[in-house]
Amino acid sequence: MGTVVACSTPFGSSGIAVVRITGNQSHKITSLLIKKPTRINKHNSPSLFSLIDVDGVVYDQAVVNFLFAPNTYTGEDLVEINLHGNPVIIEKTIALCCSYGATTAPGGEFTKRAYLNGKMDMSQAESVASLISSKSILGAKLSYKNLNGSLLENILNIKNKIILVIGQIEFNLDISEENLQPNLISNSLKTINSCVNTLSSAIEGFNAVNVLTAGATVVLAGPTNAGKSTLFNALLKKDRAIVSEVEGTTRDVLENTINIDGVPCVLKDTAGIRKTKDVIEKIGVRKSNEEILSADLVLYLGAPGSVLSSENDNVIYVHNKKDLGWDGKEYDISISALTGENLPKLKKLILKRVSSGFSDLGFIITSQRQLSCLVSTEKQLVTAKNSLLSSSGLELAVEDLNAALFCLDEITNKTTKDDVLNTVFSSFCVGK
Ligand SMILES: Nc1nc2c(ncn2[C@@H]2O[C@H](COP(=O)(O)OP(=O)(O)OP(=O)(O)O)[C@@H](O)[C@H]2O)c(=O)[nH]1
Ligand SMILES: [Mg+2]
Repeated sequence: MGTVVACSTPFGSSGIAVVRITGNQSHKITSLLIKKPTRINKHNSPSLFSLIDVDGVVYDQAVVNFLFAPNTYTGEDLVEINLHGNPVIIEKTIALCCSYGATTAPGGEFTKRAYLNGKMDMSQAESVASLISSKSILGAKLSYKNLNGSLLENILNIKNKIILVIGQIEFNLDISEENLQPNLISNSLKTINSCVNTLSSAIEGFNAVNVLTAGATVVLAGPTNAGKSTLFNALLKKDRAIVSEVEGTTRDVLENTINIDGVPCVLKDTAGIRKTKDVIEKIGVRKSNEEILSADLVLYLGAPGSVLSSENDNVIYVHNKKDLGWDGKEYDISISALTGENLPKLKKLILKRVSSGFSDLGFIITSQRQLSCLVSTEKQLVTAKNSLLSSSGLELAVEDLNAALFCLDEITNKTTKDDVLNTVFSSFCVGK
């Protein structure tokens, strides 16, 4: 692997930015970048240096930290350059590194190298991504837990149980196929069932955890003039959307994130749904219907039973304009977006709906890839159960259990195909 360089902090002006270089040439390249490179034999002792260009002219001062393999994030020689957060300075530094032999790192390259050099397993690498992108502190905590090996531990527990069952069945098969040890089948089934239960709860909890890390999408929908945009602004506590008594005011989908008791909600205001000949409004209505379909929760400001053009059954029917006198008994809640009446109650209801199903079970998964590995494992275990229950199925059961082990191994993956690697690391930001 060659030496790569990237800025690990967001692009733009800031007090400090961090440029990182990893690879076996990283120390050499950095020493060309600094004036009077001394003390570079010392691991992890940040020092102040002047940065110089090819003509030896100083263009910035930076705290530079030389780190030696294998005790680094990537497992390779690595340098962190903490320089002033001016995009011009950052780009100059990266360009100089490249002229001295480095190449720019694509997103996720540092963590990919950490994985390839055995510094972390695949599930931990994914936890790094979800820790960075997590939209709530609870989501970040859960990701951090997995980064620290909690998921790995849970996987190992299940693996050990499956291996135990395989061992017992094989032992029995070695002795005699006819005379089964007493309780072999029932004990094996019991163990497999407990594995299936653990996996099921992790699978069921995925959506809830996803809400905490990625945020829940809450779509405001309903007929024109119902007060969706007024409610959107009221929940955001700012005048974001245009409000008017003209029907069909909102055309495009507007989105903004709010945090309700630590749970991030991506609020979306949509065009009012009605039959229209207006070409642009028609597009808006089509978009509204698409948003309703993909929402985690729909706040529908229209009468229950009025056709909600979607399969989404996670809907709160909101009666708005309570201040005008009518109480809207058949709705889930009655509010006034204009006066703010019952908005706290509505927030509580939203929270209840989007965070239902989450309890910290200790076995948390944070990526779609991990989810599909668990689903496959569970399927194999169920097949193994059926094989055990059929009269001539002991060998088959061992095969199924081995297949389950294989699916579980994919989560922590020590050896991974290139396409899986690319999918996992392509979601990372540059410099991580
Ligand atoms: N009295 C009263 N009027 C409201 C309330 N909420 C909204 N309105 C009024 O209803 C009208 C329509 O409000 P909007 O928020 O633009 O409605 P909308 O659902 O976004 O409408 P479209 O974008 O056209 O689909 C405006 O005149 C608002 O001031 C409320 O709670 N009470
Ligand atoms: Mg509107």
